[in-house]
Amino acid sequence: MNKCSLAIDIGASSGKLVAGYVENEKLKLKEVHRFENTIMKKGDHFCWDLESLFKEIKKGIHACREQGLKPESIGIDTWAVDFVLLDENDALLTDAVAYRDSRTDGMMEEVFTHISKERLYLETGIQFQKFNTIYQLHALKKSNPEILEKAKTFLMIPDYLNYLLSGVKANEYTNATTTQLVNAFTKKWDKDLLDQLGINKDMFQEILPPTSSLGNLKAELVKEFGFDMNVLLPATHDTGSAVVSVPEADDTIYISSGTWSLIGVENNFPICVTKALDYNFTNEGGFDYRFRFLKNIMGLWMIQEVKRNYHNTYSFAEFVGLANQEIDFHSKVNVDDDRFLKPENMIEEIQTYCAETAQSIPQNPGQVAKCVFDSLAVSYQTAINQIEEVYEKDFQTINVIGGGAQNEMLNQLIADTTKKEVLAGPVEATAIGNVVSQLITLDEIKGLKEARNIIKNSFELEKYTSKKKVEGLR
Ligand code: ADP
Ligand code: LRH
Repeated sequence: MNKCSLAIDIGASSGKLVAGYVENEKLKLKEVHRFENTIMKKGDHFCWDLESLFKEIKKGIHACREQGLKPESIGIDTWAVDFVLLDENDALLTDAVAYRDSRTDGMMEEVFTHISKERLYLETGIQFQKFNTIYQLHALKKSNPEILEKAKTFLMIPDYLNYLLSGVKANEYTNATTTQLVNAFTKKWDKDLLDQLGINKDMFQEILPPTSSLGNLKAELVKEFGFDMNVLLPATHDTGSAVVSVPEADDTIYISSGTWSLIGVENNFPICVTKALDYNFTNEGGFDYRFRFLKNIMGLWMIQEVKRNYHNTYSFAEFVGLANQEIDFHSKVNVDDDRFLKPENMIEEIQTYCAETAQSIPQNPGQVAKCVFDSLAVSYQTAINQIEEVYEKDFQTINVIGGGAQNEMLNQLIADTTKKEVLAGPVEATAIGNVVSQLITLDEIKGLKEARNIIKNSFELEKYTSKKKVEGLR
């Protein structure tokens, strides 16, 4: 067998370990372990459970070995923006507070009193979202300045998990850009900005790009697993890894569809023009120093919460089936309203919005789901109009990747709303992007272009056109 790499891909809703290797110019994947991920209240804040995530990672590595695979390398990607701080003994000083926690309420406006919105955008190219790391750090500085003063190391979530695996502390580039503290042009921490905000700049580590190596597993882990692996950096931001899997990235609008819907286009440079700022598009750092010009849309988080509020009685596939039985239900909500970021109860929030806007109130799971899917499609259409306006160009194709690519109804709605061709898949785009990045480092794949060709060759995509779904194509 050719060299094999193990991707650890942890999204806000689930995590998985997927081993991958190239055979006959095709990428072969084997999922060896999967687990749930969620936020939970710890004291006053919603937090991630890093201890349990690391246990699941270890379980997955054991499972990989039990399934007869012995990867040469391992790489981690997770959701963006969240972080932990370590003290002088490398012990945790903070919980991994989750981006949906309310500690950042009002912080964006306070940061703008230190630095203008325009300057922040021109330097970082990053969209304004109240949960960006910059606003989380500002919140911490207000509530617990002593913690920030004591902190010796700032690590984002995948950086911290990498530290647990390898003992090496570093900040990976693609994820670091989501802090809104990295200069989009120098690709380094923006020290002036940190000074202006009064944030201790010494705690930030060297920024390393994807394909870098952190060395081998820690000795105690080698002993525990019975084999060693090279700890490599993919794009540790999940969306960065996902977009590596868009084969025709130059001419396609992608929607990375999971907990969030990330809709945009890949570029060789950041677009920090006024219109992009007005429309609140971001320029996140990507693999090979490409940039993702994209917008965050509330995404399938809404249906995840609806599912939870119905006590997990229905699966995601069942919600799609139920929504399909409600084709005459047309109420829509503004999915981009912050009220849907972490409501007490998503179903009630949707119903209240419909009542407030004098629309029919969804009364059953099918109607609630139909409302969510219709509303997402409307928001995608608005974002696409904005992209085409900034680019002064019409795009013909939309590539939906990630878990949400399995939602046939939403795919069809996107085709119907936009009148563009929709290609759905690969579902495991993020793990795939993670694996190929490692295989590039291991010299199994020559670079991004070859990786994308291999991906194109390896996975069937479903094609949707307006009103009519046509058969699968390669
Ligand atoms: P993340 O990485 O952000 O946690 P994923 O890419 O794993 O998200 O996608 C999760 C989403 O995929 C779920 O919220 C759900 O809406 C959708 N999904 C998963 N399985 C199915 C299915 N069988 N049918 C329709 N949608 C699905
Ligand atoms: C998707 C994602 C997205 C970020 C959000 C916090 O999982 O990484 O790209 O904006 O989570």
